[in-house]
This record gives sequence, C-alpha cells and structure tokens, in this order.
Amino acid sequence: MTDSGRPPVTVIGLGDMGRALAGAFLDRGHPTAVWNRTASRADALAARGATVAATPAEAIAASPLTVVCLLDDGAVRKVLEPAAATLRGRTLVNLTNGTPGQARETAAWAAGQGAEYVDGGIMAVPPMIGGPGALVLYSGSPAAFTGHEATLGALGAARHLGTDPGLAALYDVALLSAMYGMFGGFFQAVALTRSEKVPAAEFTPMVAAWLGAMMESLPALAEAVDSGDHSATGSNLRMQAAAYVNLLDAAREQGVGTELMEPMRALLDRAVAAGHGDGDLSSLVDLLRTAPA
Ligand code: FVH
Repeated sequence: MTDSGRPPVTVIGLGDMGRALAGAFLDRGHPTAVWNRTASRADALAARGATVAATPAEAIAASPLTVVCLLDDGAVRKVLEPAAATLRGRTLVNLTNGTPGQARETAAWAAGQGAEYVDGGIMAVPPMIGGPGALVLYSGSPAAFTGHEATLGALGAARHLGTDPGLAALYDVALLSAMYGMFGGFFQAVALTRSEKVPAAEFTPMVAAWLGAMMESLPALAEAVDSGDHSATGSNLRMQAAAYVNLLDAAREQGVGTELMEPMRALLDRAVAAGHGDGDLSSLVDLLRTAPA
C-alpha cells in the first residue's frame, strides 16, 4: 500500500490499449510503473506521475501485480522471458489478445516461474477503459483474481469466468467473431447501396434498425442450439439458401465483391445437402463444428 491507499501496479505494453490501461490506474490513484519497447510512448504517462522502468524486469519488480497488454502472444513471450525470474511470487495478468491454447501455455509457463496467472480479454476500445461501458473478462487463478479485483476494477467491470486460463480468450474470440460478422454484413450492405450512390449515413439507420430487430431472434436460436430442436418457425433453410443466391448475384451485378458472403453460401448449401433444408438456421452451429466432407 502507498500514501494514496491504492496498491501499486505495473503495465507492460503502451500501445493504444496499454496507455489507456495505465491511464485508468493513474486516474484511480494507483502508483503505476510502466515499460514499453518504444520508450517515448511512456512520455505522457510519466508527465501524469507514472514511473518509467528501464527494463521489463525493473517494471515487474515495482508491483505485486503486472498487467501485460502487447500486440500478440509472440511479443508477450519475447518481453517476459528475459524477466521470468522477477515474476516469482507476483501476479501476472495478461490482457493481450490470443487463443485459448496460448493462454493455457502462458499460464503453465508462468506457474513454472512461480507466478500466479490470470488471462483476460478486453471487451472495450481504448476510450472506453475506466468508463461504465468497459468489460474485462478474466480466467485463471481465482485467488489471484480476487486478490487484485479492486485494482483491476479501475479498468472497467471485471468478470471472472473460471479457473481454466483459456476461458477468457475463448469468450473474447467468440465475441470478436460475432462483432466481425456484424461489421462484415454492414460493409457489404453499404457497398451495395453506395454502388447506387446512396450516402452511407442515410442508409445506416435502416441497417441499425434491421440488425436490432434480427438480434431479438438470438435467444430463440440459442435455445434451439442447446436443445437440438431446429424446427423452422417460418424461415426454413432451403428457402434461405435459395434467397442467398440473390445476395451474391446482386453484388456481382452492382460490381461489389462477394468474398465476405461466399462462405455463408457454402455453409447453407452444405446444410441443405445434409438434410437440414426443412429446419432453421440454428442447425448451422452443429454443422460448423464438423469439417466439410
Ligand atoms: N485497441 C483496441 O481497440 C483493442 C481492444 C481490445 C483489446 N485489444 C488487444 O490489446 C492488445 C494491444 O492492443 P493495442 O491497441 O495497444 O495495440 P498497438 O497500439 O498496436 O500496440 C502494440 C503494443 O505491443 C508492443 N509490441 C509489439 N510487438 C512487440 C515486440 N516484438 N516486442 C515488444 N513489444 C512489442 C508495441 O510496442 P511499440 O511498438 O510501441 O514499441 C505496443 O506497446 C492487442 O492484443 C489487441 O488485440 C486492443
């Protein structure tokens, strides 16, 4: 504990997200040590009171809790391995985006160094950090999470998903997959309407309303996935596969690419060929979990 009453924390990685994380800790009064490969990225944080470490090991030594937020898993290993001995007896929270397998490997590596490990997935963009809309998913050592929960609360709402360190990454990539699906659909829609010079800003409220209406069907689809009852309720798959061809043909007619759309057509066709034509879209989930013949 320090004069501020807040425990010290270290942030390694000062890209757009790392700087937002360190800034949120400083805002809450945590003595904050930082390190980044490109030292100049720490300048603004230093002006706000952060201590700039010369090496990752020096940064880790400054706090019981180190938060790492680097570009990818390769960067995490490259930065932490030379500082491994300093991790003993400390907690490492890794908020770098990665796969569940990478999270489990890093957890095993950290345990080998005598460190507690918590993996995390940030469901926010940098300006949201520290605000009411930010959610950070965690998994791994429950004791380490509980011990540092108050500090981590500076970043946003904190949700611990379980002891398996791979869970946070699994939820993170699942949520990002949903997000990119939505963005891909939006970009295709805007490319189509722009092909007739409809301003994107004029068309977008219609897209948002339509997606909002369709989003209401997600809980029913989820129930069908869980129960295995894929009975169609008015929009059978065979009809949808036939209509989907028009989405591709219209794109070609308008001179718009189809690369975002082709994979869904292949999946719909596979579903019909596998005998799911009378059923609902929800049967695609089971199909996705089996490789195409
Ligand atoms: N920004 C966002 O919207 C998303 C929100 C959700 C979470 N992601 C993930 O957060 C990780 C960091 O993302 P970022 O936005 O901070 O990324 P950059 O601004 O590109 O900063 C990258 C940092 O990584 C350092 N770095 C990269 N390679 C190495 C390396 N080989 N050795 C040491 N450090 C490395 C880089 O250092 P420098 O270029 O400044 O020297 C930055 O600190 C990421 O996993 C997102 O998926 C963000």
